[in-house]
Amino acid sequence: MKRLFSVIIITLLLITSAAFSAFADSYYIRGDANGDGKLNVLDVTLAQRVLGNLETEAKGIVKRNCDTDVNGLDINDITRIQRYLAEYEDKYQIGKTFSYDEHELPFVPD
Ligand SMILES: [Ca+2]
Ligand SMILES: [Ca+2]
Repeated sequence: MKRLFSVIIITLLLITSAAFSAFADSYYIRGDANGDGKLNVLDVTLAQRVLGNLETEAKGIVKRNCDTDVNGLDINDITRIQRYLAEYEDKYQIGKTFSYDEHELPFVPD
């Protein structure tokens, strides 16, 4: 009985991780620097470290997910993410989910 339960749990974990992986391959949350599906201060810290060349990123996730106005990652993007986390008004759709195809479109805030 324990073995069956373990097999069921492992199967569910594999299905869940595969589904999240498929999601992460197609979609991203604007501002989610580490790509964990959550937006918080850890993302700001990581983006700052990458921008300051204190950390390198192999997959380009930080520069892709944190570029709020699709013109390359700069300090303005990080400031906007910080302001979003502090619940200031946001015109850059930070925290929203986008497909990678949408990211390629020009983004013009209101
Ligand atoms: Ca995150
Ligand atoms: Ca930018």
